[in-house]
Amino acid sequence: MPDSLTREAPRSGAGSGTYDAVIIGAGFSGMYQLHLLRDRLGLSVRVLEQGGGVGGTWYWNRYPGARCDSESHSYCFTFSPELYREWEWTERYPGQPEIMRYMNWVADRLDLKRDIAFDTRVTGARYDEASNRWQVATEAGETLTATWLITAVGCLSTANVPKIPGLEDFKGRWYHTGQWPHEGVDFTGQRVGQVGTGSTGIQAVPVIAAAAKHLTVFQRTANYSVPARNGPLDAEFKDWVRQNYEAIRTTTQSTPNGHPFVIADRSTWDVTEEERRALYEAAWEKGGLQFRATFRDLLQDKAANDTAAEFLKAKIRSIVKDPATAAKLADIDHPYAAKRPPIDTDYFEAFNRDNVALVDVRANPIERITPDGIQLRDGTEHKLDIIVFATGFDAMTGPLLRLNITGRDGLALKEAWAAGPRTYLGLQAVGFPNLFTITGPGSPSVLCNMPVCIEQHAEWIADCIAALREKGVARMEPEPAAVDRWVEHVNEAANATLLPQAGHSWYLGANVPGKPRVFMPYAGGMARYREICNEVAAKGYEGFVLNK
Ligand code: NA7
Repeated sequence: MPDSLTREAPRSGAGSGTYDAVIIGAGFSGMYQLHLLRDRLGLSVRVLEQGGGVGGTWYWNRYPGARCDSESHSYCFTFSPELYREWEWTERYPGQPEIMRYMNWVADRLDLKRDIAFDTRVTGARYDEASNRWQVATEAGETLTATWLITAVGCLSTANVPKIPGLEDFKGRWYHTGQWPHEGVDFTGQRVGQVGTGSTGIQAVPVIAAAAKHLTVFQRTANYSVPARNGPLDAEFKDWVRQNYEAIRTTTQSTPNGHPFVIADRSTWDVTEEERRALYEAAWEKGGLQFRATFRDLLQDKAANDTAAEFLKAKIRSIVKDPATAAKLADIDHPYAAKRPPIDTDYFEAFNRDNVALVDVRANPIERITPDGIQLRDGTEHKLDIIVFATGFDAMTGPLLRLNITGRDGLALKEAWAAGPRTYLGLQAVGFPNLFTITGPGSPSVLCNMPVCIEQHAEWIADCIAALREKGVARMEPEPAAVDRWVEHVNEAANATLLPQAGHSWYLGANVPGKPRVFMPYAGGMARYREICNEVAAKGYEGFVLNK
């Protein structure tokens, strides 16, 4: 991808100034929120973006094999039929460069870039009670003030580089997948070590293996994966997408996870074992996240889930030729889809290559990084030229807490959330008036196809601001009791599923040492969540304190 596509911004800085709204972040969320507030409501808006272009998480995640796991015809804006029909995706799942082209195209079509300050890092945001305004500080020393502050910082944008002793002495090069160099990395002739086998690691392994001299994969937790079955889209499918815009949008808005497929209305136990196997085989052949939708009870009933888990483990053993490697890859300790289920292109097949080795660092943990590679607890040293950390993110709360937000009475968001995030609807927190968090903790966010939940949040926020302005309301924040009830409901929704059973998942914050263990996303389903939000608005923003 030519770099010019991502660096078209004016370089004039944010410019101190007074706005109706400041938005932090120019990914899907920030772009759409800017469009709604500026073009529909006529507000003065400034977007502050740390990256050199639009794209959010996709601006940074340029690692080998980076591709979205949502199908392309659902991983896009759907608010405008014209925009939706005009863009033509080329593959079943969009790769990172194509997503960047799409986002730049949307930003240009909606003329968004003129109101976005790129290369602008926010260093703090403080609510000033006397003026009822937010003061947002940038690294360049500018201060912007606004009535409304909206974070559009994404859920997976704070890279988690594990604190392994010795990294600073490593003589080779090392990278985190979420902060990948724009110029790419040449693996030719290199001995590469990759730490991490989440969705990212599983995408990267086959691509790095094909380019490197040797790849050692350090696996702490074995993971399920279903083939993505990616490929080019034919003209017939592209026509079908254009003709079925309304139906696709209706489906994505009415399913619990925002994807363009419907969860089968049958229990695992409604069919015979033979029929079940045939259904799993068909889902495996079809590929993708839809595997999860084979039965309606896979995420609620552990015994039902076991049938899917056993099917997938057997697939791993049948693909991977070396029995010891296959056993390590299939030694999975959590229910299927209790952690975010990856999909892949030739992940397990990559372990049949002569230049790929798997190391189990659950049994024999990484002890330190030496100048020459990675040393395990038993003293074994793996000599490496490059280390790739596919080690994930300080998810959901990380990107918000690093903004250094201070609300009423000098309350820091870090203190308010010291024991874990507490929000009403994932949209607002007590003590932080007029601050909205798009896809914040307590909303479906990462359990949903992101553009679907982003559109819902951005529209709800825009409608809310319009309604408050009409009523002359100057200040909005949730009632503490409403937050208590919502937090309880978020916990109930999670506990009604198998999701909390993956004790080491980033949904729980368990991947970051010292982070409070709280199940962060709302697991009650996007469709239900949308209804709740609409009802709250219809009742005059029930649960919020509104002051003139
Ligand atoms: P994930 O899903 O958090 O995966 C990170 C991986 O890195 C996972 O296998 C971790 O093992 C492993 N990890 C993390 N720290 C270490 C250390 N210190 N040692 C060894 N292994 C480690 O991040 P991804 O980027 O793959 O995916 C994030 C989301 O992006 C994904 O779910 C999609 O929504 C898109 P663990 O499981 O913690 O034992």
